[in-house]
Formats: sequence, C-alpha cells, structure tokens
Amino acid sequence: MSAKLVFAFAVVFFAAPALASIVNGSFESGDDTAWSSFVPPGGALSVLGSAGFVGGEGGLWSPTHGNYFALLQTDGPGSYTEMWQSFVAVGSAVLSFDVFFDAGDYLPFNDSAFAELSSDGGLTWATLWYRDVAMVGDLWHDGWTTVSQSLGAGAYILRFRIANDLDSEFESTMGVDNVALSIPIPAPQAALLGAVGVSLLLAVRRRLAA
Ligand SMILES: [Ca+2]
Ligand SMILES: [Ca+2]
Repeated sequence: MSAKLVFAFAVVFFAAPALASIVNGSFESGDDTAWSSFVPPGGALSVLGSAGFVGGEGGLWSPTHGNYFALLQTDGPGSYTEMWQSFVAVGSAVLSFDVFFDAGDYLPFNDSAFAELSSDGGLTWATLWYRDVAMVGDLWHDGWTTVSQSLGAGAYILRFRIANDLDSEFESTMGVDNVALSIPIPAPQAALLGAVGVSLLLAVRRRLAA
C-alpha cells in the first residue's frame, strides 16, 4: 500500500463520524415513527405531548427533551409491551436516553420494566436499566433517569419493555425520551492528531536548523 493510500485511508477512517442513525429518538414527530413495537391486548404504547402523564399518586411526567415522549404500559403477566429500534454505530459512540418507571401496583405484584441492548441481532440482551415495584416502592415511582452506554462500531437493537407481574391488574408505566447516539471525541484520534502535530513541528525545526 502506498504512503498516499495509507494517508487517504487514515483520513477517511479517522474522519468518519459514528453514524447517528437513531431516528425519532425524542419522539418529536409526535408519534412512534421509526420505532417497532409489540403491544399485546391490554397494553398500550403512546406518544404524549407536554401536557404529560399523571401517574400513580399524582406523579406528573413531562418530556425531558422537546415536546413529546413515549409511554409504555403493561399487559398481563409475562406479556411485554415492547418498543425497539435497530441502529448502526460506524465508530465509537455513546448511546443515551432518559427513562422512568411509575409503579401502578404494590408487592407482591412486582411489575417490571427494562431497557436492553442487543449486539447479536436479538439473540442475547444486555440490561442497561431495570426497575420494578420492589425498587421504587408500592404505588410509587423513580424520577427520570439518564442512562449512557459507550459502544464500539456495530449493529445494535435498543429495546424498551414493561410487563405486569402475577396478574393483569394495576398497570405500571414506563416513559422514554431523548434517545440519542452521540460521537465522543475518541482518544486515539486526539493522540494521532497530537502525534502528527509533534512530527510536523520536529520536521520544520530540523529543516530550519539545516
Ligand atoms: Ca422528546
Ligand atoms: Ca400490575
């Protein structure tokens, strides 16, 4: 490979941004465009405006970003209301999102919700966030939580899901907003630029000294 080709490759490789390919991650279309979903009978997936959602015990939930957010509600036990989106990170990236859990039930009816990531086409899932009634308290809730996850290049599926436990009464709720894929300033790139700068400086000095 010629030096010129190597240089061209290096420029392309290091200049290539991580593809910010999550679409409608903040639900600002006002609906669930670009998201896939499975909503069993009795479950619900909706996108709400800034009027928000009044949860159990009067908790009022509003968007964390823009004017809309998504809301998932449970169906019967073991039957998940799900929403997911596939995306590609071309280089290093940071996946982030805001999420909350509002328990509409009390123990032992331990309704639960997950945010999960798969890098093998949905065969296995890593849990990025989990809440249940036992964690937030009977008929209570946590606040919006921001979750961040560093990713390498690859194809991923991000999934949110919630289900009732033991019976199909007293539905719990999860909210999602501000799902984004951002580009970190990669350390190797900074180091490379630094090294190039030093090399140039040394070369110029040497030329001047000659
Ligand atoms: Ca939003
Ligand atoms: Ca329940």
